[in-house]
Amino acid sequence: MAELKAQAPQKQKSLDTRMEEGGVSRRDFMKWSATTAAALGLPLQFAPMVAEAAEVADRVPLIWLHLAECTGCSESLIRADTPSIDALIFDYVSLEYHETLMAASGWQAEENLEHALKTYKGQYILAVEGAVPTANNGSFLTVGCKGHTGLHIIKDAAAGAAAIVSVGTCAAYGGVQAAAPNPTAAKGVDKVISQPVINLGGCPPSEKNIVGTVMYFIMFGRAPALDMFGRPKWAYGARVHDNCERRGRFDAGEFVETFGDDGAKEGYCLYKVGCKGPYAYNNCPTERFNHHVSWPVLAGHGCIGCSEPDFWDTMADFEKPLGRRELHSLDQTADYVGGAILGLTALGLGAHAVASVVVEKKEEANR
Ligand code: FSX
Ligand code: SF4
Ligand code: F3S
Repeated sequence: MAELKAQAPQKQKSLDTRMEEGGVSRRDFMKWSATTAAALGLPLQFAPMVAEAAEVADRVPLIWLHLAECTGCSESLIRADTPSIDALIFDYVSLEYHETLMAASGWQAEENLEHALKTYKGQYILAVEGAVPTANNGSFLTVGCKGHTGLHIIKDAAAGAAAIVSVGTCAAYGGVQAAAPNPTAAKGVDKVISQPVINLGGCPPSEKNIVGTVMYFIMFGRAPALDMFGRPKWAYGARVHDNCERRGRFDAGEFVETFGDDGAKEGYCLYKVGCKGPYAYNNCPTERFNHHVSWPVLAGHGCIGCSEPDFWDTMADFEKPLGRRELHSLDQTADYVGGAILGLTALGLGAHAVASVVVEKKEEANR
């Protein structure tokens, strides 16, 4: 971060000015820094460092690519009735290329990308949204007037990146494109390149998980600790079920039996109508979405496990309990212990929730 501080600001307006224009007080900003430090699992003393990281974010080139996806991940970040501090910071980062947000199109856009890849070689954070179709040498996805395949674009862009972040389940694990029968052989980014990738699971991930990861990288110059699926442990270290506000209902055996029944009105647990919170790792109950306004379970529908690899196949039906089904694989790392605990806890959930876990090396999957 010291190196970034020594560089000249890249934006004409400071973050302070932008905050002021967006109606955000310095006090709100310091509060945001403290909650972001807490979300990152850092002691409160790190709050000023988070604030500094946000202030120098304009010196970090960010290149954001769209592959096969719905753009919900970008929407998650920028859609709020008033701009959130996370969205303001995203706007303040030196965003060199983002197809949805930039004004340029066609040849000009292609030139912008080529220019950014060359000018900031070795320095940029590469954020990727969407899966990489690999069948027919990648020809199921071509982008831009040169007609390069997504496969070609991602390999090219990854070569000069300082860090690579797969934003969303599509980029991380293939997402809906990779659901059976996966006709385009869509894969997660880390399956088609050799560089390390930070996976932000979620369809979409929350703005907190996206901006928090960028802040972490600015502060420490490296990726945070990751779990067995490449997800930052600070965001994906606990099950949705562990922090759910309906957990007391679950423990008391108070369940919604059908949507709209009296239990639903009372806020009973959604397990019997398909909630996959016991099998999903994400911080949705604590961080929520859209300015901390809500998250799926608070809105009245069960979690569908959207932060998990292959969830379209493994977690469906989304409105029925999982029952006796195989979950995704575990590898033989220390995370096996956590996974085994999940398996055992699931066994304790009762007849509906008995999960059998298959051991299978992650590296072998989809390679
Ligand atoms: Fe995928 Fe993001 Fe789901 Fe959509 O692009 S993670 S389909 S919310 O938008 O990649
Ligand atoms: Fe919450 Fe779902 Fe767990 Fe019930 S099963 S406590 S709704 S996460
Ligand atoms: Fe996804 Fe479940 Fe959170 S569906 S958004 S991981 S509550």
